[in-house]
Amino acid sequence: MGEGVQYETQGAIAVITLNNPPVNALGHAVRRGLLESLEKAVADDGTKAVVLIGSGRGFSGGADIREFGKPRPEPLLSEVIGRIEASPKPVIAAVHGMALGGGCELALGCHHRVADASAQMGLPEVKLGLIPGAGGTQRLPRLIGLKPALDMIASGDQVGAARAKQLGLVEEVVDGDLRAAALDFANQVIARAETPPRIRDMTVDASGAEDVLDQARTNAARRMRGLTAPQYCIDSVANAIKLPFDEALEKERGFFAELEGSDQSAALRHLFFAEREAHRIPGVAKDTTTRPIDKAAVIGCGTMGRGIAMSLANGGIPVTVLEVDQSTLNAGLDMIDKTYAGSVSRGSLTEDARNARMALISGAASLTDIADADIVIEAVFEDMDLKKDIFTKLDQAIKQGAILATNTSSLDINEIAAATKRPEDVIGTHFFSPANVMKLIENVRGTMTAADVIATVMKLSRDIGKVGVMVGVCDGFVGNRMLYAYREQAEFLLEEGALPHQVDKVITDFGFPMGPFAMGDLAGLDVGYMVRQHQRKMNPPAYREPYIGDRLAEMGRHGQKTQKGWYLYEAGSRTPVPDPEIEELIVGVSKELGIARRDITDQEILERCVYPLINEGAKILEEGIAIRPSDIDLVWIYGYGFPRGRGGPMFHADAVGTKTIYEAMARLFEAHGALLRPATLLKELAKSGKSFADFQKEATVR
Ligand code: T1G
Repeated sequence: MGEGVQYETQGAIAVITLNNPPVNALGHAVRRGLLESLEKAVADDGTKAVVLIGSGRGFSGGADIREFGKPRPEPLLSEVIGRIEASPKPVIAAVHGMALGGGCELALGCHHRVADASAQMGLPEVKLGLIPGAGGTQRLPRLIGLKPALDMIASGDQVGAARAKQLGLVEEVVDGDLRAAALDFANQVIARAETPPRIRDMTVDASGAEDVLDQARTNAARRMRGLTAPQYCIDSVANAIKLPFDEALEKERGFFAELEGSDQSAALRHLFFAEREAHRIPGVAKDTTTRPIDKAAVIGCGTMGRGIAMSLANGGIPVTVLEVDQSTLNAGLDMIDKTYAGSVSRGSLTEDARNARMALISGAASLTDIADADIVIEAVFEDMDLKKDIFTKLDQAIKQGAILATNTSSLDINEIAAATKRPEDVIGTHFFSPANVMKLIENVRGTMTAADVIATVMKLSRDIGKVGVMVGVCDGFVGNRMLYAYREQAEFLLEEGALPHQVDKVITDFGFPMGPFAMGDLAGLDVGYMVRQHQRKMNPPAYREPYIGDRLAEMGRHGQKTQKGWYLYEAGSRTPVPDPEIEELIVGVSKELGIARRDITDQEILERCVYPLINEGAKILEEGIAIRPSDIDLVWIYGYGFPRGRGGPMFHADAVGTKTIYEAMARLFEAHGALLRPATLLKELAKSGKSFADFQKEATVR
């Protein structure tokens, strides 16, 4: 058979094995091999049934995403699946591990499905800005019902073996050897001498369909704000009720083709590969042996310490939290339990899971209690002297070979590492608040950080369900350094004529969940103020900074927590309300500065905020603080809510065009001075007609 597919017979049963590592992606060769194998089995009179099984880590991870956006050679997956379904001999899918996307659709084209306990099945195409394009939107609702099918397809969530059995997605969950069990199952099917049952011949129960569809649309609009694929998923599933099977299949193919060519799908596919590319780190071999992380410790039980401890427990890692005294510790542990209780009351966590996670979290008041931790993450107040003191003590108390990590959001890792005798074991793990929710961790490498420490922390990031991105040492690392550039321009715009709600609306219309001013009120204007004071102490700014934000902090307007910041907040409400007092203050500042206020267009606001963000990203690349543009995209998607459908700031820059952005930056620099000087890299790309993607390809670490 074609490479990627093996064929053998076992008595009256033909066994077709998908063997295309690493995930049995259904690329052209596999599709061709599948068809040839099926035709061989059908033509062989000695064969009465077929078992289709995957080798390696699972059944199949779906269509080969790398083929998208290019012409796909025949046979298409939908054709292969149609031919399997039309087979006169029963085909049994035997699923272990993942059966996702086209892999799940392939199983749905079979006449029976059995699985072992490791099965994970789903149609995650929507997460790539697509819809299931090989019959999934037509077969799944017929097999498991409208609502469960909609839930799976519009969310892209997968189900495990037990749930798959409960739904009827598989007929049996077998113990022991899957292949042997599947052969047994096939022999029983042969004995029944039945006409192979085809899902396409089943009908969908349409009772209550309109309400179910409406609810699905509402959920999708909320859960995947601004993304179009979820609505296409729902439209296509709705056709399973409205249209004959083949007509609906044709429509599904049309929807798929439209989405495959969309900017949003290109952006989401870019992010899929970016998350995997981020694990390729210069100087760290892919097969670097990582250190075992069987137990962790967190220093500090404040907001960040609690979130980090929960993140570790959520990933199944026992964690001990250290605080200065028992009462502070108890208060912190209580807060953690309350946070889990909140998730349980919202239905996003079961009581059992809450108890299991709490059981993994313990407290300690002395360093000797955490001496055998495999990793210690310091999460105390952002003060260099305090951190250095703690790391000196950790160096003395914690076992050799342990990783000593700091959650600092901007301090110099190298200076902290120098407070120990083992700088090679020191690394930054910058979690984003709330740490138990936000997926991003900026892992900060010091000049001495060992390769296996980097590999271990990057693996730990993934193991606890986070997106780890390796960054270098500079003020603000990658995310916050770019945030400063973006926030400053937003504030300068106020001095020149804009108002907070106008700027915020432009930014939320662009796709961010919040604009810079509502975000400042959420984070706390006092927090930003302290960071700026600290930065001014370290490096007196070479330019005039906007100071309305400082003025508000000094007035005690700290944002939501004081019900007054850039906006007003009713008691208990998080809804920002424009405040005439602030508008007067802003107009007054313009006057003080001798700036004649002017009408500022939404387009200028957008360019003035987003382009400097991109420009700072280009500088970060020039300085080697980020390894590649797609890493910066991940930082902004997972740390700051950059709209996923735009792929991140650097992917968006390519969509706009580096030339357009460079020319806009040159104009802004002309008009507003040094802060907006175009980055050299941006200028070079613009002049040579290249994109950030070209830059990444040329610099790729393999
Ligand atoms: N196509 C191409 N490459 C893939 C791939 C795929 N579907 N899935 C994984 N890879 C690569 C990945 O880039 C990485 O490469 C390596 O395999 C290991 O992946 C018609 C149109 C399957 C759960 O969305 O969710 O079917 O970095 O590190 O953690 O309707 O990969 O080593 O060079 O993630 O064990 C739908 C996507 C496709 C599933 C395994 N399927 N994949 O996770 O390994 S669209 C998906 C995953 C489709 C049909 C539609 C995960 C995984 P490299 P990995 P993992």
